[in-house]
Amino acid sequence: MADGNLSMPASTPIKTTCPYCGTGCGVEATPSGKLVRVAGDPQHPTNAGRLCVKGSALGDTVVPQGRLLHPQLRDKQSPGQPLQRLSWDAALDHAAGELRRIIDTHGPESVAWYVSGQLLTEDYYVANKLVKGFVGTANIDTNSRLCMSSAVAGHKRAFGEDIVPVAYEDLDRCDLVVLVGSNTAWCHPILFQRMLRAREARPQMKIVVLDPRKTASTEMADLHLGLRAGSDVRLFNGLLAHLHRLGLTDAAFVERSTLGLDETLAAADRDASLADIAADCGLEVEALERFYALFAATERVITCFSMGVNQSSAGTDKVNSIINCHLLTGRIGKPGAGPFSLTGQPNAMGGREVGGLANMLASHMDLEREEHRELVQRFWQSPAIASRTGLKAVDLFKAIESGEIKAVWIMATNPVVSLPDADQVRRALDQCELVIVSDVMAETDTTAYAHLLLPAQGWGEKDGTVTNSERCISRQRAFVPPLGEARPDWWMLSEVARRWGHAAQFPYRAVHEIFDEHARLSAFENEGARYFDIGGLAGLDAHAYDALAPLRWPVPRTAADARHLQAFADGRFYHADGLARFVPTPARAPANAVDADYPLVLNTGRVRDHWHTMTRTGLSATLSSHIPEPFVELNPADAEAAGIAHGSLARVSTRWGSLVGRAVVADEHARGSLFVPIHWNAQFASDARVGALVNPVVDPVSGEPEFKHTPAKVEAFVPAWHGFILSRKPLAIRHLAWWTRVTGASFTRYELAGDATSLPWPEFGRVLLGASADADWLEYIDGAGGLYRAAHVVDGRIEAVLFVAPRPDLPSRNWLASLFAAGQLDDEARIGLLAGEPLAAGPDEGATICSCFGVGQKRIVAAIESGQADSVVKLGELLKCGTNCGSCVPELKKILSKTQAGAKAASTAS
Ligand SMILES: Nc1nc2c(c(=O)[nH]1)N[C@H]1C(S)=C(S)[C@@H](COP(=O)(O)OP(=O)(O)OC[C@H]3O[C@@H](n4cnc5c(=O)[nH]c(N)nc54)[C@H](O)[C@@H]3O)O[C@H]1N2
Ligand SMILES: Nc1nc2c(c(=O)[nH]1)N[C@H]1C(S)=C(S)[C@@H](COP(=O)(O)OP(=O)(O)OC[C@H]3O[C@@H](n4cnc5c(=O)[nH]c(N)nc54)[C@H](O)[C@@H]3O)O[C@H]1N2
Ligand code: SF4
Ligand SMILES: [Mo]
Repeated sequence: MADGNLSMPASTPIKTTCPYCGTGCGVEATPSGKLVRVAGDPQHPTNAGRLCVKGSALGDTVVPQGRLLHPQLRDKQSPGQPLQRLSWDAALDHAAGELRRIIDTHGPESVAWYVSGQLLTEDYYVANKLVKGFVGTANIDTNSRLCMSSAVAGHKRAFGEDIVPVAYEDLDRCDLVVLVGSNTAWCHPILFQRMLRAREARPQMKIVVLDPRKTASTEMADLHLGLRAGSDVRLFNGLLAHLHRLGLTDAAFVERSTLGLDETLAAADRDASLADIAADCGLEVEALERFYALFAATERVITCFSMGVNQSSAGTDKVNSIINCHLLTGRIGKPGAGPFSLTGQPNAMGGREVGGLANMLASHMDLEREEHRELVQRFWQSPAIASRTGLKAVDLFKAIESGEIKAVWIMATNPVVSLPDADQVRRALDQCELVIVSDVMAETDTTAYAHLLLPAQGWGEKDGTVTNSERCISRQRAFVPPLGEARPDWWMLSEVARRWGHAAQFPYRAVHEIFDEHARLSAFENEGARYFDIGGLAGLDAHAYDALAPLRWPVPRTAADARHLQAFADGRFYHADGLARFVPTPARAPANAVDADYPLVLNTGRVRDHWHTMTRTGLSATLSSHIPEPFVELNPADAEAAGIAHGSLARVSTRWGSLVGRAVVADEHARGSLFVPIHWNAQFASDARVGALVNPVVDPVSGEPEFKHTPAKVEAFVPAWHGFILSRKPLAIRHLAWWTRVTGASFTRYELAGDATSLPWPEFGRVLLGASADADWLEYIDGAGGLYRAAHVVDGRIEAVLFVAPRPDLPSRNWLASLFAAGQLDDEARIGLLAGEPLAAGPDEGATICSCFGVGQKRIVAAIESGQADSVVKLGELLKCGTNCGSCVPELKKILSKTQAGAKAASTAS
């Protein structure tokens, strides 16, 4: 097929798995012409046909725009030169040759790999094997270090092995779900909807959320504890002591299956009063009591946790403080009960199975244990085996900067955006001798630093397996041919291995062969010592592998019984003595405290419709409409103190860096804190890469960074003018003081700010919009007021519009945007152009709430105010909002209660 051109005949749906969150939903993809239709897979056990808004918009991302199509080489001596295209053969020769030269000169510890939970299990297996067994270093770490490593470390400390003991169906039978540091409604939407349905079916079930911030998840909760950032350990230590005091210890279980309760209680400050704990956690005593009482009274409780727990300098202790409470009460290994680490990336769990982290070996074996090293080396027949722990992500990039590591191969991750102190990563890559990057996209903040760029197959092209949060292995299947010369990641790694003379150990011609080897290793001399065992899946041929239906591990050769599938049901854990450990977790404050210079806590996280560094969701107009710009959310009091108005621009600074985002001033946002999304980067905004601001402190056990807590300050960013452009063609605006780029349906939207006070507007406007002197051009200038508006029309159709004003309150972009979809402008539209609205302006939609049906906030408010809708269900009947994927239901509920409260207040006042 032609380069950069995607086209396939209409065909039957191919079953595959969503490449976004760790929920792991089944997808049916149907290529048809240049489009791909996606729908939920009704047969997939995870989602039974449902998809959230990101999953529903997957078709928008299977496009040629921006793809890396060929191997390319950058000349290190002349960095300004364009990249040179080269053949795969030459590219692999270069990679193998240069890595070999560096290893021969400086030893195996001088090279490193930095990989990702978005690799498929087969890619991940090969990467780990090549590095640990054939290079002989453990300098391979993964972005899971930034994500799941505290959970992994917590599981290993408590259980002896990294085992997640809860399944999704447990959520259907539990009576209490505690969400700790998890905005499940936005980050695991289909799982969250399952919780809501379970609660609907069994109203005795309660949902409690522990999060310093109000979120879409807290919106739907029965109880929200807005605890002080970083105080989780204190809260769970208090709970442990409380449960113990009430006599809720499962004495038989604790006696038979655990060690360490006494030391753990001693370290839990067991005599602290509820009032003291509440004060330390920044909570009302009544709220804390309510939570403790609910937890105490409910046998079937599942505590789900994610980044508010893991991404902390006490992340591993947070995990163990939660597990301690489940061990004490014996609420583990039983239906409907247990601690549940929600995985972030689609294959975070698969990466753990193959031992992708720098301190793990393959198949849940330990790098530190000699017998494990010997076993794995024998199985691989490898010349070497890494014998000491490799560098963890943050240290790895420090070692690159110091020159200790001279070559790095980055796969399926964008560290220039996603690591803490991200400017340090830039410095490190800038001076690294050899940077190899395999990615699906040509231009990312990280590919900009690559010497050798390798085009990887993306979702829909690649083939393999992923494992979700509940240990369910599910196939990702190809349904379109690869674009350009894109190849699977496992293939690139194997080709390098072959060039090093290891063809016999890297003989793979297809993914099922790798999966088979992975399955065999999991069973190799296992005899029940390791819970991770998928020996029953060894020997699948291409056909059987292709037909593999989703299933949960373990899958031992001898059929597992139900008790075995429910991890720990037999009271057996995976430390050598078979016992679980209580882990003492004395509470401590986050590593860096706020002070007079940096008085606010910077918290970072996700929004509903974007995925990480936006390389894929940023291509979708649907997904870009919900939250179009990078923002800084803060409390009205903090905003007022800094002279920041809602909708204006704000600069956030820390000791590590600064950024500028749109201020979102929200009553419900806690004082003393700021929230900034992680998604925007140099491809989408001039100055919004929050990683550059985050302190590079890590948890001492897991090495996971403290992404949720950096001391910061905020101030107004006051440019000379604000503006926006909508344009059919991409424009050169990067020289302006501040900009952000938003993908529209048939246009690009730029939000702008400039610092030049007196601009030659008419000429400057034409230059900005790239319009010639004789273009069909409409213009409005109010020199004294600092207003400028222009529209460029080509053949009667709108080509571009520009609006400029001294203040940020410019007309809505919605009506103007709609003109790009329309054909010829009619008279009314032409007259309205420079006003930004039609002459007889109807109600404007406002911000998009329901991305699936494009329903805006103002229309929803109008429907509520008119009395036509008094519930989320009625809103759905009237406007369709919330009736497809349901991801916006928490926001609908919030608008409903706010609008109704407003109406009530107005009626009592009058
Ligand atoms: N839409 C969307 N979904 C995603 C992703 C995405 O990029 N976009 N990414 C996926 C990935 S890789 C991951 S890891 C998951 C992450 O999923 P989540 O962990 O749910 O997401 P975050 O927004 O990072 O953080 C969760 C919450 O932790 C809270 N928090 C901050 N500090 C504390 C604290 O001290 N204690 C407690 N209890 N809470 C705190 C934050 O306020 C935030 O609301 O999402 C996955 N799903
Ligand atoms: N401040 C702050 N920073 C954070 C977090 C936070 O909460 N706050 N969260 C952290 C967490 S939990 C995570 S998981 C990370 C995520 O951070 P990253 O992993 O850096 O983010 P992605 O945008 O998912 O990067 C994936 C890259 O791989 C490419 N890609 C996609 N598919 C493939 C493939 O099949 N093969 C190859 N070779 N490339 C592919 C994409 O184009 C993209 O460039 O961010 C971390 N950083
Ligand atoms: S919840 Fe949404 S993003 Fe996550 S796997 Fe399912 S469809 Fe994909
Ligand atoms: Mo993650």
